[in-house]
Amino acid sequence: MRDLSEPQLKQDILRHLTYTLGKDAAHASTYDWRMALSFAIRDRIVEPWFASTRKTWDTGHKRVYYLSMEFLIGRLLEDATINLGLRDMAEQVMAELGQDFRTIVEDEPDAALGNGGLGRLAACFMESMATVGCPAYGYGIRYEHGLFRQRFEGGRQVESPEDWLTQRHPWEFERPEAAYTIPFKGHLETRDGRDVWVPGETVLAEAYDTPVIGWQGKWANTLRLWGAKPTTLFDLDRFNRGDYAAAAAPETLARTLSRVLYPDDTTYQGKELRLKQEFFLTSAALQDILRRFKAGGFMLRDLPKHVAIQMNDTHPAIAGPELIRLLVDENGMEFMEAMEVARACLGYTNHTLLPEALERWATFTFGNVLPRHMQIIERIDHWHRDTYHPPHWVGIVKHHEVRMGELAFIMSHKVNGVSALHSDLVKKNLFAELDGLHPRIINQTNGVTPRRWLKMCNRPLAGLITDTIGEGWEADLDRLRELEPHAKKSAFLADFDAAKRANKVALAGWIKEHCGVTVSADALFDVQVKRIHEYKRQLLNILETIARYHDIKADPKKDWVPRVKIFGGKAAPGYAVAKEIIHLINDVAAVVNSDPDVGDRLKVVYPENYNVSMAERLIPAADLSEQISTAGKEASGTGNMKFMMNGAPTIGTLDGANVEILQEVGDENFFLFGLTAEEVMKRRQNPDHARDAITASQPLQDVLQMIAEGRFSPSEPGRYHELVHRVWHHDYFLVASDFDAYREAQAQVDTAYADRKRWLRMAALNTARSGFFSSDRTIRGYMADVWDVKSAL
Ligand code: 26V
Repeated sequence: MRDLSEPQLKQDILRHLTYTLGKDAAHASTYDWRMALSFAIRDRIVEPWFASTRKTWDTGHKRVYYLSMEFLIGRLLEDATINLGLRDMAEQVMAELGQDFRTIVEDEPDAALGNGGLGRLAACFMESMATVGCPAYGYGIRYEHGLFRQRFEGGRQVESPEDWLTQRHPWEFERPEAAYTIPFKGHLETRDGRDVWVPGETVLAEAYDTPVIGWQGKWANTLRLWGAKPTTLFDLDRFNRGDYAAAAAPETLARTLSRVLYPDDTTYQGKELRLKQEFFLTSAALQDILRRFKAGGFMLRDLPKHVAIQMNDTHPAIAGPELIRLLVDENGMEFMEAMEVARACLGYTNHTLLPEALERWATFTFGNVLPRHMQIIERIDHWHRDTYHPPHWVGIVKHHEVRMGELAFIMSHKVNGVSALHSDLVKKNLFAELDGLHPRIINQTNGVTPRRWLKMCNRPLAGLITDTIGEGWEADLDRLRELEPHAKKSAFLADFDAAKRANKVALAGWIKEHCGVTVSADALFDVQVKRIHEYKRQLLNILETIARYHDIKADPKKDWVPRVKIFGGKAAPGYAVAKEIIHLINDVAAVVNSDPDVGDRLKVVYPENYNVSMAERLIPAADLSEQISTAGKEASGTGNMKFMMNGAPTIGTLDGANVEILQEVGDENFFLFGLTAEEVMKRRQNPDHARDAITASQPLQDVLQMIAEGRFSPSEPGRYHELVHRVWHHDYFLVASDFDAYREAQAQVDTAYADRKRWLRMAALNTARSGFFSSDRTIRGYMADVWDVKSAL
């Protein structure tokens, strides 16, 4: 076993600095020290990683393969030190070397290989699979550019490319020997009565492995990301003729495949490059899975005994047809048997009901890029129709489109939603007919890893928890319930208060530095951070903020509970309405923050470029968690769980996992408001719902009037005419209908916050009752109900 002592760590850091990086300690930069520390920490992961792989081989254990177009992993250094139990030692050693550990940690770029919830969930799942000892591989794409960087110019969002890979990425191992050819396009030929695909293009998928270490280093899995390379490197003839650009064309073409993450998670667009990326990931993963399986010496028909493949949304749903193709075309299996084998391996997780986000490809595009798969899909569709006689509107291929949801459903043995409410809606609405024919929809409520989202990001609270209930809660989060009896004691509540306050003071300093706004740590920190979408209703939040501003101006002497409204999040570059909402928030912030009548009673801040690292800073300092989506629209939410764990009560609707949060925490510790999913559907039947709500609410009229008059855009009074018009006439997400209820709930928040003891008790009970939302629980659910895999620990 490796020497995990402090002198050894120091020695290894210095050795890496000298021999891996070739730097003299006297001239080493923060970057050099970070690399040296990262390599020294990585060394300590390698042995448990090998041991895990060896054990999986030796026991012939079933493996899980998690296919995802997104892994929003963020920074890895501190997380690795925490899971190895070396966090404090690393800090100490770095101090001895004259380096500040936080500075080093924050030097690491935030790997944003995902858009939001779906990608972050995949990252939490990877950590939890390693923690519970589930042998697993994550498969994804090694995007050169992750999610774009956001900045504000005159309050408007401006995007620029993200470039996390321009620096050396110390966590990965390049595996040039693990490379697969990925075919595209071309045509089909019949040879000896079999269909043969003659591809028109090929690219190479090359593996890059990042070890993922679980809590206490007991198990480690692999995140294998594929980078695209040309199969033919270079056109030497052209180069010799002096045509340098054309000579490099194959290279350029191939590399575009893994160049950039698609930044739009709202609206599906039938972009050919996106389809190619999806197939690139899926085919590389499946070829790798079959290679490893064959190395074990098993029969292909036994694949489902050894292999569970999970599709994270429909993005890798081409896995069904591709696995059939590999089994039939390249391994000689009969079509029907291949379909059964594929289905027994595959599971599909649905993450959205929004119709505009459901993937469907024009058969023309699909047949052009993947002609053999188009043929296989048609065969599956015919078989399904002839065998089960579904209603005429149900099927995979309809109106010259391939529907990826239907394909994923039919090709999986289990389909799951991500919260109780969402799974119910998947069953009753999205896949009602298919569920009637083949009941296979189950629920697996999302979770988040408490190592990153409590232990690591909230040291004051984590320390208090350990002091109060002892060690071990990190991997057994239900134990947080043991805090409950303490939530009655004023000494504990004072400590809880002190922990929260320390985080708020730190955040206030950061806000001053990054937004130039002075906020008081005595104010209530009210936080809404997530992608900007109409359904998430940041607009509702800013309208309430304006109403509050209006009321403060009207009666500044009242004993206002001071508030800081904190927003964070990116809009898809092409999503005009979301961008308008960002602009409005920034315009309101400018007016409110500089109004001398307001002072500390209200501040609005919107730091640029929200990402995983910013979440780790904001969430521990939050007093109030905003989860205010239109009921029925947010599949689950996972930010909501992080806030709860960190002792921030929720103001929210009955949507997604909010329903289960409310159930766990109790209604006296949750600020519930708004229409239910059912009421939303009814309310929409009334074409005048918005006008009725607005005319019935003087405060809402005042707010809309202020915006329309240009109070927040004096240089351009008409700036928000369209946005206001939308609320009046096209309020699909029922902002107007929920406005009064939301405002009333916010008033109750003020009352509760003013009662210190009551508030602290609520906050502490949120933490104490958050155990259910550990992603360890979620993973154990998938292992038992979907994958049929046991822990290897
Ligand atoms: C969709 C698309 C459409 C095609 C182009 C690129 C792209 C990228 C991402 C998506 C994903 C949309 C679905 C999604 O992110 N759902 C979120 O999943 C979270 C984890 O289950 C859940 O907590 C959120 O409520 C849900 O919105």
